[in-house]
Amino acid sequence: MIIKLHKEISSSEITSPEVFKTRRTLIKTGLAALTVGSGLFSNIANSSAENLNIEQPQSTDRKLINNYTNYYEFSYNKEDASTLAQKLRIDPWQIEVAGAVEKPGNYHLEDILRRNPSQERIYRFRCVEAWSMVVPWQGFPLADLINFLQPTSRARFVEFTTIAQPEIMPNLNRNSMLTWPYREALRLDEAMHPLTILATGMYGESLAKQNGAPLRLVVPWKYGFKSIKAIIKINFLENPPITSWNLSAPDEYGFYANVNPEVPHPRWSQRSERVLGSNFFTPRRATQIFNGYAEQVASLYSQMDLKRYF
Ligand SMILES: Nc1nc2c(c(=O)[nH]1)N[C@H]1C(S)=C(S)[C@@H](COP(=O)(O)O)O[C@H]1N2
Ligand SMILES: [Mo]
Repeated sequence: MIIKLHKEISSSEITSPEVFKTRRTLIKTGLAALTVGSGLFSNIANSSAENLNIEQPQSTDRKLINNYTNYYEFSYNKEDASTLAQKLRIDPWQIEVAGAVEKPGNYHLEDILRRNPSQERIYRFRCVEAWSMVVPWQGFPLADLINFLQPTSRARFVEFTTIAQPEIMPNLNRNSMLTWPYREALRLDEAMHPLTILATGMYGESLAKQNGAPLRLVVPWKYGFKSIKAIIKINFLENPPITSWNLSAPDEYGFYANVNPEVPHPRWSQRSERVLGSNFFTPRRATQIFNGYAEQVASLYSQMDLKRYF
């Protein structure tokens, strides 16, 4: 039997744009020159060179997040990974780099982190299940690592794989809607975008295991399932790879998974979201196109029909 993991949430359309108190902040991205060289992604070079003017909403209370995670290798219940994931050994940690890249190999995470000092990024985070939070991440731009690894001109996609350990991950031994290891991917230009980070921490501390320690992806304008946890492999590919959610239910979870209030999930609306920590008196929040990052990322999709490529 196939379990439909993402449950419908009542989708009242009452919304308020004022739920988040915000201040505007400049984030200096300071990326090195791109090495992608093919000319295909020249528009990205421009956007990464400038300072990104992004809103800095108030972070969600950390206590609400600790026991509220999606980590399906361990459990389908949001409360379980905070205990079950503690069995994961994260030190030492290696990351395999493969595919269309000049510097493939097995990298020690500590060597990667030495070259990429962490910065704070406060991002909205929107799950496809129509709840949202705001997380102060520590991490570094994925583009910095990609520039170091030097994809070849054939590389057009970047695939990420999560560690798979059946001994400690109960759902790897069961029939599941998802196939393991958990895999996600981005187009190379999405991966190079200065908003895309590899996170190593949250709230000024090392990433908790249930949140994807020691290294996870964070792509703030896409639904949360793209932000893959506990990465052990980064693969540069010419053709679009198969990703876990898209494989399990292609009509429900597109490859792009850009947050979009106009494209409902087949089983629920995406027009509004429940803000973590909200209560009976707090209205749902209106979901924003690209999760509020349209100014920064819309140009990546200017030629695309977002309803078709959802
Ligand atoms: N390996 C792996 N990564 C994953 C998931 C998962 O089940 N396994 N869940 C995804 C989903 S659906 C969401 S919403 C986010 C949740 O991140 P959080 O638990 O740190 O809030 O992680 C994403 N990354
Ligand atoms: Mo999610």
